[in-house]
Amino acid sequence: PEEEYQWFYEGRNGWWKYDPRTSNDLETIYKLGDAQCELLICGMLYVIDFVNKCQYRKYNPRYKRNIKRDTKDAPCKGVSGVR
Ligand code: V3L
Repeated sequence: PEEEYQWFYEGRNGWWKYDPRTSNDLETIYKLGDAQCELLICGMLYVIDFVNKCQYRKYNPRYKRNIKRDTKDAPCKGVSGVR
């Protein structure tokens, strides 16, 4: 069934939705209780840290983005960089 929750990552002045496949993967892994996971996003390997609620590139962790789990209707800038 379609997930009730949506995962978001932070942009400059608001939140972006993760693409549907990634958001559903995150929801599945989150429910397993894992502290973090690694996912390929746009050909780049990212660490998603559920404990510290952030994501960063595995091989270039300088830039951390906040992430959140929220309802699908939460305000956002768009989906995966597309307004
Ligand atoms: N899903 C899709 N693209 C991503 C993701 C993700 N989870 N994480 C990073 N990127 P970094 P404003 C974002 C993109 O963190 O104007 C938005 O989607 C990221 O795209 O250094 O600041 C917008 O397209 C960025 O282009 O790894 O709100 C864009 O930023 C690139 O990967 C501008 O958004 C490097 O991010």
